[in-house]
Amino acid sequence: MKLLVLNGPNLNLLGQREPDIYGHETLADIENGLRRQALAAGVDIDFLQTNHEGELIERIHAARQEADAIIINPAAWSHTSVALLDALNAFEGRVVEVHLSNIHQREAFRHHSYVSARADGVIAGLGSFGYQAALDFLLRC
Ligand code: DHK
Repeated sequence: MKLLVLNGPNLNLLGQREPDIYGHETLADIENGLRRQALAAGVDIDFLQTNHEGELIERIHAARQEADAIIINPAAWSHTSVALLDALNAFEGRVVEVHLSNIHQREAFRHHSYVSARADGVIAGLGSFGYQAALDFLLRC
């Protein structure tokens, strides 16, 4: 399996940014954990974090030829981006959406995610474990 892990805006600041909400682990910590988990399972894994919506969309377009599955934390674009939903709709593999925080316990504007209409599964509120759970799910099905 070829897996792409995508993280949206401000997630480069994990560990420093509102740790009471997003935890103390950095994105590098999360990616290193996923890399180990993927290696043990024989999964080819690639990562992108970007603060530029167009870059994320271009990477999803490229994934149409390259990847079997995407794990994505769209961060704030979850709640705003029809363009991101459309890009994911053009991708034929499996998609798992991850949010570190439980978006349903937070402000009303975070309760809706455009990406959820496309995702095969949605994980919210499990912190960094959500990414591991997403990979575990993809390995099982
Ligand atoms: C991350 C963000 O940056 C927010 O904009 C989302 C998400 C929630 C998270 O919980 O990982 O609303």
